[in-house]
Amino acid sequence: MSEFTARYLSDYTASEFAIKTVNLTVTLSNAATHVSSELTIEKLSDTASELTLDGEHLILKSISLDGKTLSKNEYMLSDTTLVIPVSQNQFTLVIETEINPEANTALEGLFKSGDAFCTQCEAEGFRRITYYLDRPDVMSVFTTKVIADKDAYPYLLSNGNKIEEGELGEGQHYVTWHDPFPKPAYLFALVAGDFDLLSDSYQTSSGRDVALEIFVDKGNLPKAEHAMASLKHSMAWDEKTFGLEYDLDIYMIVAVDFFNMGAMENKGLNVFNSKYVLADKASATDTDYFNIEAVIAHEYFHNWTGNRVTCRDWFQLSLKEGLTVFRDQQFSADMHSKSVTRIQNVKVLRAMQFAEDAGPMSHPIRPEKVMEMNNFYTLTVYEKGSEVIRMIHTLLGAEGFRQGMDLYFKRFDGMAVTCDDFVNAMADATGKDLTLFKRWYAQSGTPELIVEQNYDSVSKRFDLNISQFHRPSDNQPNKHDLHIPIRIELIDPVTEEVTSKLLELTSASQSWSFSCTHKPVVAVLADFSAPVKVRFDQSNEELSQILTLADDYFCRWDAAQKIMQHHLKRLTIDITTDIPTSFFEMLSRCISDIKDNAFKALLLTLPSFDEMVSQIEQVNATSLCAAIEQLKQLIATQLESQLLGVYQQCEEFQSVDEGEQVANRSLQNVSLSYLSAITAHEELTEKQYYKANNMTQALGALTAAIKQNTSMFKVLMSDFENQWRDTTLVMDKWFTLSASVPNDDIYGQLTALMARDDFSMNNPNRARSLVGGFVTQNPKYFHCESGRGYQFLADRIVELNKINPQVASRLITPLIQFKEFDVARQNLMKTELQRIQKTPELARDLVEKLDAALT
Ligand code: B3K
Ligand code: ZN
Repeated sequence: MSEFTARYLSDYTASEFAIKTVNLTVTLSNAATHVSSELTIEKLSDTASELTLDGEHLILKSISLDGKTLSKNEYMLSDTTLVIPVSQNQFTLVIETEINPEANTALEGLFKSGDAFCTQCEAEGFRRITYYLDRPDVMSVFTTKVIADKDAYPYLLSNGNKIEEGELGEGQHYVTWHDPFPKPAYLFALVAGDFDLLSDSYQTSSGRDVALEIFVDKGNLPKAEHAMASLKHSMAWDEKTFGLEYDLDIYMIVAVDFFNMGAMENKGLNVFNSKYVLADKASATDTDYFNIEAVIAHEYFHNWTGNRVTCRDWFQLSLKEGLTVFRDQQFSADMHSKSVTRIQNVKVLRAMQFAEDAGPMSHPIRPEKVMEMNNFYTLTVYEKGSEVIRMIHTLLGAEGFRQGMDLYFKRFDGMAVTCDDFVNAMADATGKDLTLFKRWYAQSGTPELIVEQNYDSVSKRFDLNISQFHRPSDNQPNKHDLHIPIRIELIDPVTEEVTSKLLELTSASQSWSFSCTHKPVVAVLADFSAPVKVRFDQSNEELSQILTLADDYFCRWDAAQKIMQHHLKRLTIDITTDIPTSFFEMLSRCISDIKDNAFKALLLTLPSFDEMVSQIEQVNATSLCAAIEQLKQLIATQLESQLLGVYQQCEEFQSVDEGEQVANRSLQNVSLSYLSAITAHEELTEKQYYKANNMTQALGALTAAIKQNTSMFKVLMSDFENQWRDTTLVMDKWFTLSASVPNDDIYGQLTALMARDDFSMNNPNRARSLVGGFVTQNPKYFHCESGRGYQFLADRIVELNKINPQVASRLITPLIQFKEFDVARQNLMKTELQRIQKTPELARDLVEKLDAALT
């Protein structure tokens, strides 16, 4: 049995104490930072007799209560709490602690990223800075004085507005910040360092000027331009779409190299993984540009959905994350192509969230039981959470949704609330009954829709029956029916007329009748209107008609994917199986008829390994990899001249429009990925690499070269390394490419890569590029029958357990999802999991996942 205990949503009780103000003085030093915290506290319950504060990895120096120093027998100290008996209704507590940022490789609380100090407090990192009521429903007004050496740390930053600064003796200086908005401790931030600063400003729609500041490592200033433009676009979009303005006088973003995740929305002072800030055409891909804009927007949008209205407790995380992902997805869709953005969202959900929801860590978007909160920043809470918000948007319409948002802010601004509060605001603002809909928050697993159709040619009546099925799971053996919005298109194959309908499935099974002159072809789940799997026995001919005739681009793309999946499944069983010419003819028509290059690139992209895994029970990974390669080879051979034509057109393409250039590059890379399967076209790859004046084409060429001729790949990779050895983010890409090589000597290669001076497990980006890169980009060797791939991952998890449990816990995901694979692989994976489980001092993050996977 593990020493860690779980917490339950049902156990929530309100805090017995409120912290009105926090006055922090942080004197920075690498190994011994001093934190003085003055708290003004109010007792909220008559019966409360002791105050229990959270604290971890702290050295307690002193406590004083209303000016009187407490001696050791006047409080109780454990590894995780400080308990102080109190009789007063209002009192002031001053707590002095010491911490060691330099030794903090877990990167939670206050830590060093290179030469800079920075913090990460969500979810429960503030307790590693000082003793506190570290829970999101305790909101307080923070004043923070930061003291440090002036030469080494010219910039001292914290939340809110700067209210004072000055010099101290011995080269020290200080800056004091005040944040007028009460906030939970997870939104606290502090940064100190020497940076280059990109400054700009934004005038809000009501005419207030906001200073915008982006801090980056010295020399990187030009690479912050795109982030700045993205920030301004986000601010304008939120005003236009939701009437939401920024509230402080300054908005700061700091980019750091050592960071556990993408970014953090601390009030007025976002801290970002440099990966989501820095970009220029030479060093960043089009996808990097897209992601930077999306993450900048996401963190900015949190200022209202997360900061102004926050979560009552961590079980409600999707209240802010699902909603904010939905907002950033809508923003990206408005900034770029709606349909392409939507398809990309669905690809992530299906490849990764569906797998999570079918695995041992499956949980509802509002989990009920948590051991380590950091384990619940999941695809389910974020991406499925966003789909749930999107369904509300679909059910209410854009206008109704806006009314609901307005009411939500009117009711809850400045408060810490629940997912139910959000849904109630949506229902009350529009009169829509969302009682049944609320079950989406409590139920885990991916629902399945079973669709049946019948056409009576005499009465011209078309009947559609849809039932819902919910696979029981270990933690939820009895599932309930849900309220599911299903957008469909009825396509008349003769007149090519398309009728769109929104159906609401609210019981186990429902039927709808339509009168149709000809037997229609039905496209189900237009715009992917619900996060479900669809079981509908449609012929390849019907799917082809959807592909050409549907109005909805998601349905068109999905129809093509279904046909590809069908053939990939057959090839996985028998690699020599024949693929009908009609399949190649269909692709050929896509190539010649579709005008939108970005969409064409998506249509021509085969389902990924991960997308296929969720389609086949107990898959043999080696056969699946071979099937994907085989289908690629067949398409390349059958459509060679057409693909070559597309490639050449892309090469010659010229446009001043950025969106068109991006689309063109993605089509160019997709066609290259096919052509590179043909030996006669190998030189295209080399030519593209040397000609490229941007990272998208260079990386496209390297990715194609991986599976081609080894000696050429080696030459290109060493050229790439020589060019980029000093650019950390590009070298991360180099590490991923190096780990993706599907060669028998890959394990030796991985060992050599880890021995390099520029490799360190302490840097999350680097660890993820190598380890995560191997695991996700090299399925053939990760899932190798010998089990060496699993062993490699398990060894890294054991190493990371000591260094950074959060990173370890993310990387373990593919091992715990062993049920997706054949029995032999399941056993190999379980053996590795059992080995990890025996590691001494296993972090809570891993204990929780191993318990779930192995019991
Ligand atoms: N709220 C942060 C995530 C914090 C993760 C803590 N392990 C970033 C975001 O979702 O915007
Ligand atoms: Zn977020």
